[in-house]
Amino acid sequence: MPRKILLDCDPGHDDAVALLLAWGSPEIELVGVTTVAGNQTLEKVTRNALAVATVAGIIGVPFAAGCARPLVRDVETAPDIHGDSGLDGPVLPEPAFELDPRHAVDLIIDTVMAAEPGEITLVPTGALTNIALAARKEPRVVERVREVVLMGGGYSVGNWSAVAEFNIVIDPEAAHIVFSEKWPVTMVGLDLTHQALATPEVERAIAEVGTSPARFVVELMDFFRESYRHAQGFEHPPVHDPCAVAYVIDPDVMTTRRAPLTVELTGTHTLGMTVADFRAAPGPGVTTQVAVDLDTERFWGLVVDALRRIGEPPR
Ligand code: PIR
Ligand code: CA
Repeated sequence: MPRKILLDCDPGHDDAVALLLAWGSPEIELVGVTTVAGNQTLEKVTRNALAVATVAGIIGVPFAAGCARPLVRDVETAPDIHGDSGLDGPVLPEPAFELDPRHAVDLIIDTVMAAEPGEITLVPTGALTNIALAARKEPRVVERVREVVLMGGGYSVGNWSAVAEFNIVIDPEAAHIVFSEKWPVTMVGLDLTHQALATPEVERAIAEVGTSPARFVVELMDFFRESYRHAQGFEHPPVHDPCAVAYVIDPDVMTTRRAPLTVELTGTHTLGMTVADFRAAPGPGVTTQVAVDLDTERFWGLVVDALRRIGEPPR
């Protein structure tokens, strides 16, 4: 039985790869895609999600737009990383289909409540605004989802400040809600995703797939490499978001460690820091875990296999 996931994202170069990985993997049934402001404005990331769906021929999956700003704070975007469109690099096609009329928060709630208990896994790869609001609007979703596997945070490294990661720090109050609820949360943070580097060898393996979605990914990675070099001093760009999807496909692709997790909401220098408490063996009430080590070969194998399966969609 494929695992049913709802991807909540802000495409975003790595979000786009996460979407393609989910769509091309038989271990996953993509039951919905929702968008949230983050890497770019809500309008832009939503358009980008539809453009990626058009490139890959994603059909029969509802796409819904969500929150245009964080719960408390002002909108903050990342144009230095993802460009003015939020998905700079490749030519983006005109979206070939339309959005679901529902708000993302309602699509999340409807999807979870209509499914069997324990059937739906939420995979957020942007700010946690929509997920937090869904938990508040319909608290029963918390006990009904199987688990939340999110890309965000880091217990030993930051990228938007010395200690904070972008998805968490732009909406730390939403992250606080998600980390505090009693659903199982796996934090796939920078500690893990900085191991998922799109090296030239990786790009070559993707290029060899030879289809238009694969070429689209190569063009995304070329842009991502340049912006990551300038903005963050990386030689090869870390492709964060598909790591969370990969964990759902095959949990053995990474190691994890259970620990209580909290988000700093008041620090002068540490706002948005995700604090994992590794001091003692976690008690039975601890429902959070962090990702530690990635099997990089296996991970990129999943991405290449997914692109092969997607093939050349009809246009
Ligand atoms: C990536 C992102 C934001 C800022 C930088 N510097 C790099 C986006 C990615 O889409 C990913 O979900 C997460 N936020 C990584 O911080
Ligand atoms: Ca993202």
